[in-house]
Amino acid sequence: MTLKLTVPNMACSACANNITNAIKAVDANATIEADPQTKFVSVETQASEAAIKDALATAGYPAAEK
Ligand SMILES: [Cu+2]
Repeated sequence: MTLKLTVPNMACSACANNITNAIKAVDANATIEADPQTKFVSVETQASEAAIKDALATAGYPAAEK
């Protein structure tokens, strides 16, 4: 499953790294593309969307509702 999320709090590449690590903590095999310019995060994962969003919110980077 590929999730496409917008994360408004992602401001720089360090944020992108934090987001990547937060998602990897849920699914170590996830493939993540996080772009601070567009605030766009693409996640290829076996984990549920709810689990990924929970991890992002806990890390301080809640995904925006569509
Ligand atoms: Cu940052």
